[in-house]
Amino acid sequence: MLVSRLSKAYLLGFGLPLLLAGAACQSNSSSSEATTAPPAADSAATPTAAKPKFLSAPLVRDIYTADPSAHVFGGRIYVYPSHDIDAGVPEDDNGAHFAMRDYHVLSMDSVGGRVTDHGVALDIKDIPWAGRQLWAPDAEFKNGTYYLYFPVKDKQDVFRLGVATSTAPTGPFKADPQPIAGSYSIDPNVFTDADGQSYLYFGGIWGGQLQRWRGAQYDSTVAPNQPAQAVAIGPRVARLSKDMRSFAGPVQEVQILDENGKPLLAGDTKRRFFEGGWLHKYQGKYYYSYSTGDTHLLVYAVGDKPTGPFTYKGVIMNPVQGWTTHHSIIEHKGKWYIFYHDTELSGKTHLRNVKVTELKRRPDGSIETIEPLVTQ
Ligand code: FUB
Repeated sequence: MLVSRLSKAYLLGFGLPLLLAGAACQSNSSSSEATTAPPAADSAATPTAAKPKFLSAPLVRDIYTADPSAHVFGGRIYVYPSHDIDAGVPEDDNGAHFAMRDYHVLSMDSVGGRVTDHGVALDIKDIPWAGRQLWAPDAEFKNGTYYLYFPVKDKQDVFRLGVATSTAPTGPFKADPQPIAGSYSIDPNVFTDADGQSYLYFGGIWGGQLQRWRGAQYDSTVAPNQPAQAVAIGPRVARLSKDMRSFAGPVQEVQILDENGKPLLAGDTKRRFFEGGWLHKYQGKYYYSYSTGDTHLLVYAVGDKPTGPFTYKGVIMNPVQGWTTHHSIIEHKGKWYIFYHDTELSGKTHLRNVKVTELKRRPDGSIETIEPLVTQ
């Protein structure tokens, strides 16, 4: 039961995303710009399948990239994505085929400008404690140093968070010899508030293993799905110490509430946290956004403090092509942007490409929902 449920969902993709994946593959096969990308994917499309039209184009086509964490350092935009590869690892219930082995950093002067791929910034072979699967990273600049935060399974196959440093935003980064003490699960996101305090947000359920943690205790036997009426598992947040390499306080569970102030429930799959959290601040409010995973939405919640609680507000982006959806939000030159990914180039759920589009807000600060593709 578990195998069939997860295989259908996290690992293989389903429904609309899979159908559109095949269609996209056809629509891109003649693109000369994409000729350096690996061969096209298996297609589930039929001759009558609707062709998707994508809102925006991949930022790079020579490699597959996903989970884009964008930052503005010195006025330039730097993107820290996962580097997807086809490692030939069979799919399993924990996403083993997301078997990434290094990171590249991308940069650009401005959105729409030429994108530079700065090559390998960190390789898994140079992380002493790493086992497998370099997943979604994030970065921060402080004290004259660039910090790269990354999740990877340790040699016991438990996801931990590591940190690596560099004097340049593009690396190369040197990894600390051990994971951050007390860290676990996936999808680190660092946010530094106006008072200089940095926070590390993290977590992802199912393949991201968050459901296996009770405090500091790990239990590999815990099932991925909670009962529908249980309070949904929340992402985690911890204050970072001044050296940015350890936690300065306890790991806290972030509360995400509904419009009545009640915690979201596990069965509320269109609103509850799944993975890929990102914190940004707008007009004094803290916006925590994340993926709902098996319902494929990017949604957001707003709070008055960086550690929450956050109240659910709405959908930022409807489903992209592909099973996973993951984003970051930045302001640059007076406009707000959302970086995200889909599978336009490959049609395969584990071979993704990063994109960017403008994020628009209403006068009250609420975010307009983005439709990343339309069928025609
Ligand atoms: O890229 C591997 C995983 O897929 C990320 O950690 C998740 O957020 C999802 O995008």
